[in-house]
Amino acid sequence: MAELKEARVPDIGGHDDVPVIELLVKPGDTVAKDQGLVTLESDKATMEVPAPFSGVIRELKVKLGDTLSEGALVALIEVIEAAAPAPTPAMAPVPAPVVPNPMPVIDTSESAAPVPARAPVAEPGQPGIPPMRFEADAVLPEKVPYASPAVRLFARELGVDLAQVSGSERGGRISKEDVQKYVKAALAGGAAPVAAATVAGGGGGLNLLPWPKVDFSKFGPVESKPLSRIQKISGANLARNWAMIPHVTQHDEADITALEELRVAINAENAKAIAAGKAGKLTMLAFLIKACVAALQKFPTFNASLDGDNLVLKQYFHIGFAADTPNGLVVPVLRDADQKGVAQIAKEMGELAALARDGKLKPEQMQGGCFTISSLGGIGGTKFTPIINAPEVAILGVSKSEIKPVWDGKAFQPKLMLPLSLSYDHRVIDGAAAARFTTYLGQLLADLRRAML
Ligand code: CAO
Repeated sequence: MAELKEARVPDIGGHDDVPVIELLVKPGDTVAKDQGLVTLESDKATMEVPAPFSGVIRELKVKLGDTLSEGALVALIEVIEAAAPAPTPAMAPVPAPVVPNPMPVIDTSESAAPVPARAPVAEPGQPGIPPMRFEADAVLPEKVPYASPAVRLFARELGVDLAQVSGSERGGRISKEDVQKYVKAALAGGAAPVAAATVAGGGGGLNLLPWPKVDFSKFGPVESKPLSRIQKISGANLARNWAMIPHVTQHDEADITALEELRVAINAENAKAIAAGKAGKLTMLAFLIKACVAALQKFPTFNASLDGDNLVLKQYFHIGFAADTPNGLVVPVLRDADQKGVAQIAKEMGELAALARDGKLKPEQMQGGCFTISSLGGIGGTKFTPIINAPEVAILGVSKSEIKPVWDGKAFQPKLMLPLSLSYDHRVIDGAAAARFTTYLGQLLADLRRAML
């Protein structure tokens, strides 16, 4: 008689809280004993949790992004065999790849489940959550090809859509040889051997060439270094955003001479309190956030997100700022910036930046952003093209301010000029609107009293 049994995570070699990166089955699927149920990926290895017995999946107890340890319940399986289940096999980790591909974690083939809607929960002391996330719910594709993580990785590297490959092994499992055969046949037939590289989340086929595989050591000494978890996930998000959003970058300069004088003067007035930790130092970025909020209020389409054919206009002002950390780029979000003064914003930014550097940002401290500022002003450079942090529609890049001669109609005056680079989603924002936005932002930064008008 049919019996409902639990499939749990077996011994995974001491790894704890390993994120689920792939759901290989769905309720109703019939699985063979040892067939993979889900794929886990730690910093060091990719592992499949096998079905301990043959049967029908009645309930899947995990979702993408969940973190699992040994013993965690993965699925309820209605056993259809009379035979007693064999002891749960230990999983053999497949070494994590050193991947030259810019989208190393997130499989861009159509066979792959999209990126987790929720990033895994960060634990204290671990790298934080990646900065740019999908907001949509993850969806399990209709047909999930049956293949080991190593074969999936191999196919991913070649850009092969496993859904197109027939598996020659028991139960239709796809082997490495099946993938090689598929590529050879496709090349011989003149067909494109690679899957239309589909941007996770449903971006449509891009028909890209596979990523070049080069043995760099043929040309000189090399050292391979795995990307950090943040780099892998933020890289995949950046690649998607760059590929899917028609970016245009509007460059401008703002005269911040008076603003910088004010900032320096206030910091000097508060020097003792700042040194005693009783007051925070005012930063240019805090003023920029305040000015951006005023510009977003004047131009609401910049404070919006695309949702199919609708534009969702937000009535709150949560501003993200890119923070450089030893583990990679993260974007903490400062909430309700419209309701806070510059001193408060500077204080909160300092706290968020410190948490980011220590890898201790909580997921909610990186969610809900409306607009992002990426400041490289403390480092250098004259302008750059920031990549929009989807599902936002614009991002402001800020470069290093410099004293420049500015003609006032009679003479050149030395002015401290701040370079602004606004990247915007051209599906939502026209060039004229972008130029109006940066012009207004420049006016505000030249004289923040305008924000009161
Ligand atoms: N022009 C000239 N100087 C600037 C400036 C600008 N636009 N912005 C900041 N500075 C100065 C500051 O005044 C500060 O000098 P003092 O110590 O003398 O006051 C110094 O540069 C250092 O500033 P900072 O960059 O450390 O601090 P911040 O408040 O400006 O920025 C933070 C904080 C977290 C945004 C920053 O540390 C950071 O991580 N920046 C990198 C962001 C990034 O990587 N963006 C790229 C994303 S895409 O890959």
